[in-house]
Amino acid sequence: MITLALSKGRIFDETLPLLAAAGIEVLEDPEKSRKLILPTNQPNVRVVLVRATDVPTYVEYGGADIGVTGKDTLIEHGGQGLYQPLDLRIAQCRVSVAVRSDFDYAQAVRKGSRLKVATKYTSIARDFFATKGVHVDMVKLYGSMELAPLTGLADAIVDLVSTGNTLRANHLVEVERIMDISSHLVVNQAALKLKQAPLRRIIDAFASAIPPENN
Ligand code: PRT
Ligand code: MG
Repeated sequence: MITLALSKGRIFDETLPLLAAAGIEVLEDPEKSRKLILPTNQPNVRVVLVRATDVPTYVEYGGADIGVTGKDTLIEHGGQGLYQPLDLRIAQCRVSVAVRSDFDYAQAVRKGSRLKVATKYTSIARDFFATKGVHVDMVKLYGSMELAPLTGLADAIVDLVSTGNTLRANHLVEVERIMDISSHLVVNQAALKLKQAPLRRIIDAFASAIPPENN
């Protein structure tokens, strides 16, 4: 049995064409079913639905053999115990710094002020500001980062941006692009040895179906 860990939403949706290339069809719609384990048309392949941030953990400890996860999540997890054979180029976005439109970020950096930064991505943010030589007080949040500068909880946020609509709707402006993000295939290292043939088949089929570079 091969167990694939996916999160509901954009990662599940954008992985479907890759699965199709491997001849795998998920037999239930996760938005309609309450099941957490979904069968596929292949009796030896199943999908488990987990929280996006839990995908690397499931694969690391063998709760799943393979998974699809954002580079953001992978960096925060650390990637230990995971083989990362493919950048799937799906669920693309970027990690950016954003502030209220009336906050002078450039001046705060120039003056060497201490910045209060709210984020779910503390590793990425810490590395980024350390490299810039900016001192930060980090506030760890688990969601709705956009609210932090609006309520005085933080001067800046580090968050994912794709269209920029969420920032605009909350009167925030993107002041730095930290890195581009896409989703990657991760594989449990022991499973790759024990289930080499079926996993290789899936990895090769995914590789052949990666969308072309578009930006
Ligand atoms: O939502 P939940 O808290 O359950 O979990 P999650 O946010 O970790 O999962 P999910 O499914 O929302 O995201 C899974 C992965 O998709 C992320 O780890 C990213 O690698 C990738 N991805 C790609 C995104 C986005 N684009 C994205 N736009 N993840 C989140 N967003 C959010 C962003 O956080 C912000 O709130 O969308 C909002 C911004 O979008 P725009 O288009 O308004 O800029
Ligand atoms: Mg989300």
